[in-house]
Amino acid sequence: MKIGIVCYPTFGGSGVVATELGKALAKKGHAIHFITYSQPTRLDFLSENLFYHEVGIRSYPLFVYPPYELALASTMVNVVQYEKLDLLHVHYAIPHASAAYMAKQILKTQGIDIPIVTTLHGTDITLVGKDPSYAPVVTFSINQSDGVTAVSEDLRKDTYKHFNITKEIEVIPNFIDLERFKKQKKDHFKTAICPNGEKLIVHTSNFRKVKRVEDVVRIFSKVRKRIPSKLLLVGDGPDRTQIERLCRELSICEDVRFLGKLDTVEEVLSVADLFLMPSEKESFGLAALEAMACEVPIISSNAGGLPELVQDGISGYVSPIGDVKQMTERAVHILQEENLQAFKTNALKRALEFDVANILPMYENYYNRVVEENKLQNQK
Ligand code: GMT
Repeated sequence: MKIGIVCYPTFGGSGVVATELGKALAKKGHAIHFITYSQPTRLDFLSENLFYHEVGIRSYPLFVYPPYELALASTMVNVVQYEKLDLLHVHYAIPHASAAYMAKQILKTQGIDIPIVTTLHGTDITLVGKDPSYAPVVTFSINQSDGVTAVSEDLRKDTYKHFNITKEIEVIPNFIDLERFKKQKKDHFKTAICPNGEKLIVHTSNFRKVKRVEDVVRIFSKVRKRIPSKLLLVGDGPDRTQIERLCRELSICEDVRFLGKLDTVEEVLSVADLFLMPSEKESFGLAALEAMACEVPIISSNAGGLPELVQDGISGYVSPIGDVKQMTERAVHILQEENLQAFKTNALKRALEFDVANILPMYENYYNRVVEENKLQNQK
């Protein structure tokens, strides 16, 4: 199949899923055309089946806000026409689904009916999407897509709850490349960070409010009083300065390191003992899955799709959002020597279920279904 993939090319979860999906599809022989405003961060390998089309945004003094959505729709029209694509798969509804709708309508006037699949990732529904400034367009463009997928059952339910959706939404979870995300031998790294055999706790995120990084720091400051440990914070974002300040206030700076954005997060995860994800909202929790694949148990909140990923009491624990006290108790429990190995083994076991090899066929079957249905529709 010839597939166009539209996504945010940055470090965010939706862009990572879209890029990894494209790479896996290309390996299976599909021709994948990425349509984005810059080269996707994880598009780091060469393949005869991978193509990249940059969305060029022409500015003009009149434009306070250059109309990205129009430039994107125009690029989609061109790529579908000239590359003879079979399907467009857009990740993150805003503004990709509405730009795809516009492209589809333009192509129709040229006798081309391109099926559109929209994948909902999370904040495009739970945070930004339901804001009145976007909601009517988001509702319309989801209903106009030929296929819609959500990354968890919870996100599917939330979408029906917040929008007037007439379309059937298919749940296809996030997945993991186990070739890349696996425990590597990085003992020298562990010794450098934990010279006295301390336990290593990790959090990775975009440091936005929804991630509740403050809870991470508060949990850690209580855990370290009971179990000698260190905290690594990976990623960057608007809350970082405030988090650094909190570490100073709690006098825990000597045990906390900020690593910023990392390309090789799997190296850090390989030496971690526990991963914290106390998010306010989290449709799936890809970062937690990456940690589990590296044999790291999870302490998470019960936000969104997290209870669908983390088995409470088995591969980690799930606590109410903001319950720092319970999360601390459970973190201490996991980190105890007699419990740790079982949680690590179970975390990996759970991650194996989300192997890309298991999830990729779900997308391929779904594409085939959407293309067939579209053909039938056109024959009527
Ligand atoms: O919150 C992020 O990390 C970024 C965000 C995105 O859309 O780029 O991630 C969302 O999509 C990921 C991939 O499907 C999910 O694993 C994350 O749970 C989801 N984030 C939220 O719902 C907050």
